[in-house]
Amino acid sequence: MTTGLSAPCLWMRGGTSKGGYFLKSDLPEDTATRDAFLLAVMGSPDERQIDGMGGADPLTSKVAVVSKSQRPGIDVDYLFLQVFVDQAIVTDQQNCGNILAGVGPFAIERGLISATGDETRVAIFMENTGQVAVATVQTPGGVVTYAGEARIDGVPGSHAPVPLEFRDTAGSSCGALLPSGNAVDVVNGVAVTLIDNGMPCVVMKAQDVGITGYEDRDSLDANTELKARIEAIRLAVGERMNLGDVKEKSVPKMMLVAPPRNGGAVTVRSFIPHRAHATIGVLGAVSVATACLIPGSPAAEVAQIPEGPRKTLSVEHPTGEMSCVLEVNESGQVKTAALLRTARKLMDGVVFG
Ligand code: NQM
Repeated sequence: MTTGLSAPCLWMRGGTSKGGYFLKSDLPEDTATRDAFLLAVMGSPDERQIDGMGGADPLTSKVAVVSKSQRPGIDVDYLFLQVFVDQAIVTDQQNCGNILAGVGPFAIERGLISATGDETRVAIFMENTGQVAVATVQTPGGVVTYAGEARIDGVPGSHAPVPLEFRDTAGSSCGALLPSGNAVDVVNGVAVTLIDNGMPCVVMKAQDVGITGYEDRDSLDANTELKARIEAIRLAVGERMNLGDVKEKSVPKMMLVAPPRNGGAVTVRSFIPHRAHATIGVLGAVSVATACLIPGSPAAEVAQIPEGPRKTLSVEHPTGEMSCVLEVNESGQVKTAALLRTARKLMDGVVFG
């Protein structure tokens, strides 16, 4: 399928995801035209995305739309778009903390902001959820570098660190941290926590849906019975999470938790929502880590929680772990979250849709 349109684009890896980064001014203004173009760019709908740039995986079929911000104290506005692989859907109903890792470098590369020394802090307004993240980009000599010693699980080798800080992410899409008002709801006989600390998630014990929680991505993806069971739960909770009908939405994410096995806080297998995640989403991990701190929740039952107001919760996933540094107040509520990501520029050019 082709639209006959083209646009300048930087293809980047952000964290454990990959996609096209565009200046907003380079994309069609009309949403329907923009979405038709992005579907053609990725080669969707097609499970192989053979006619496009997408990698036949929701984690590599992603788009960042970036513009200079007019908001006080904010450098750039970032809109995340998930381009479905096998359906003609482009959705802005979720955020993405992995693609976020490339937004600061992209903004500097494209001259939306100037580097401010060896490190440049970039304040990013996340349009999907109306919240702010601050990314710190390595800019020795005023130029973005992607080379460095930081390692993140799910990405081979080492790269320049891109620490991300989040504040006030509770209720990003659902209006409240616990949109049902409960720490635990029982849905189709399964105890779940409906939670949103940056990403709407349904958190349940893996054993309650018949798995151990230590399976690899391929066996989870092959488990059609499990997938049908958790999709039924997902569709049942959309309204309760203030997300409406979620049939054609990529949220909420389904998080299956188990006790940690490698010295971390918790083990997670996530569905995003129809494919198993190779690692875990950034804001997904923040939301699961937050669920571990809620007394009486299924996640709290399996988690090992470090002491103190500043807690590093290592969230174990299929290919390693992601450490979330959470700061909690006296009543145990999460105030800030910080994570380490890396990013890399892969290709700069013109993409055809
Ligand atoms: O939760 C995948 C990813 C994500 C989202 C997804 C993410 C986040 O790993 O902030 O990063 O949950 O669809 O890129």
